[in-house]
Amino acid sequence: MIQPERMMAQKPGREDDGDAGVVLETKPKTKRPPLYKVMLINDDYTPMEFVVHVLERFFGLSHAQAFEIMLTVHKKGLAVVGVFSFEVAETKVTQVMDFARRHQHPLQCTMEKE
Ligand code: TYC
Repeated sequence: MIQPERMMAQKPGREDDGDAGVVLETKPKTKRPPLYKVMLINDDYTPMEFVVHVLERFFGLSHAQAFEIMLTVHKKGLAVVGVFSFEVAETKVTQVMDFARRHQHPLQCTMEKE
């Protein structure tokens, strides 16, 4: 005989298959960690050469690539500089923000989940 509390626990419209929540997962879980976009934001004061230097120094870009991204930020307001794991992205943001602050430039660098 079915106990009253068991009847109450049963969701309406679903038959009780009696498996009591047995997990039937077969695929191994291989979820990739989330990635984070690191972005530079434009401002009116940071010198272009300084931004190019930052991109070469902290993101390993060639001078040509760095110049191109700096110009994109300058024209569009912001650009994605790279995509990294959370920890690497956080480190890049901190490095850029510290470096800009030490040189008294208002350059802003942020990260966002992809
Ligand atoms: N707009 C700046 C200038 O004209 C250059 C600049 C580019 C500043 C990119 C910030 O993230 C930046 N000197």
